Amino acid sequence: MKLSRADFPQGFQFGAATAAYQIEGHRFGGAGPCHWDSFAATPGNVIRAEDGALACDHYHRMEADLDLLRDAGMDAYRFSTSWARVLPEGRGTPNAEGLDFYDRLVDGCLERGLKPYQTIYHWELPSALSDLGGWTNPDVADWLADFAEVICGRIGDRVHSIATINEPWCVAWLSHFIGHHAPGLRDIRAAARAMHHVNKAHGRTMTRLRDMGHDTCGIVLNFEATAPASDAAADIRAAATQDAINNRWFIEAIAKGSYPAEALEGLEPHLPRGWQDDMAEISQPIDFLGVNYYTRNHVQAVEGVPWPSSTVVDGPRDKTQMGWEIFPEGLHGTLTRMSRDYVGDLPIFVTENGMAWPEEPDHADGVRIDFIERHLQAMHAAIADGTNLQGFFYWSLLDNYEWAFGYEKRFGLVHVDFDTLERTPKASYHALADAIARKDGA
Ligand code: IFM
Repeated sequence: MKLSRADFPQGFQFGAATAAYQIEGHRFGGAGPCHWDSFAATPGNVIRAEDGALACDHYHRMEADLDLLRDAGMDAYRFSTSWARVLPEGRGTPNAEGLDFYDRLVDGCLERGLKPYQTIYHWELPSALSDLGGWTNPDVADWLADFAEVICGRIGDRVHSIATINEPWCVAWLSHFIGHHAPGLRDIRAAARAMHHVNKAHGRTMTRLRDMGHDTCGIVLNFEATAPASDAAADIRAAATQDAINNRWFIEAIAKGSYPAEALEGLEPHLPRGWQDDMAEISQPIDFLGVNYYTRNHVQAVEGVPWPSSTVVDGPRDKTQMGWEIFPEGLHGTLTRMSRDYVGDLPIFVTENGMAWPEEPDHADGVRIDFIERHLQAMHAAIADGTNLQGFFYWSLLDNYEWAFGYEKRFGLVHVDFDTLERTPKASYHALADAIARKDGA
């Protein structure tokens, strides 16, 4: 790669990200059942009905995995803490083994000079809470805050930063309207409630973290560049509606205490009564914004179907193994949009960016190296344009459980053989390590 650490501001953090259910091995260590276990066990939801029971067995290989981060010269590690591992019933008695595991993980980071970046919730809702309606139940706000108090009460003295929730859009829209993630609902009323409750849970958890004295707290949102499929007025309008649902709903609530009109048009009739009363807590200050960015969507209007009356069609650029269009300019646009329209000079981190690509002989991985380089250039340009971008976490350290796609889509810098669980760094791991180590600029 041409770019190196020297091209980024002093103190810029380079790291990699993972999430608990995708790597740990959920069957180990006394974790309780979660809604991804039952979603995966239902035919048709996940490729080959694969689940996270074993995953990368990070639960037993955590030390070696942290060595991989250290050996790449990384500054930081972004991980998540499994709700069902810490509180197997979602509430009540904590699982001592689970708390011990995260204790060791945080200490393991610090021993290796890695700053621990915690995400409290990255999708494994305990089944006991799913039975109560999960994200459609307004009480989820207090349940999440209570979980935060337990886990941050144990490791919060040593983590460097805390994000409340990873990708609320996936928690709410992808899981309750599109039905692609657990719990697999396709219901606009459930979706509207989840869209609001996930924000409410963020706000309630922020309040709890502040009460506990934490001062590096924020949230991780996912964004997609959004373009109309044509110049037709209907496509332009459809793209604006999708942009409001995907990109504006969460950041506007957090930064401005309001929801975009284009999204309220379809969702307001289904929102919980009195939702306006929650907006003050939702819009309390955060200390940083995490931005996850992968691709661009081309939105086409569809006549004769209910709101939002649109579909996503293929874009012209090259695609990753996920079929996602590679569009680095969208990362630049997202970062500059965030600072210009929403968060000003607040620190921003790219908390996820990466791509899936099939296994290659000798893990040559040239496409991923090019992908990373082009996205680093986009970050570099956003900084030059005034964005207070303070770090980049590649998604993901390891090939792992890619949710409804099972183990087929490989996002890792490190190849995992899912028969032997052997880890092999790919060429992208070495290229990124070299860029992090080099002191010369482009
Ligand atoms: O694997 C996911 C991760 O859990 C959340 N962000 C997107 C990644 C790739 O799909």
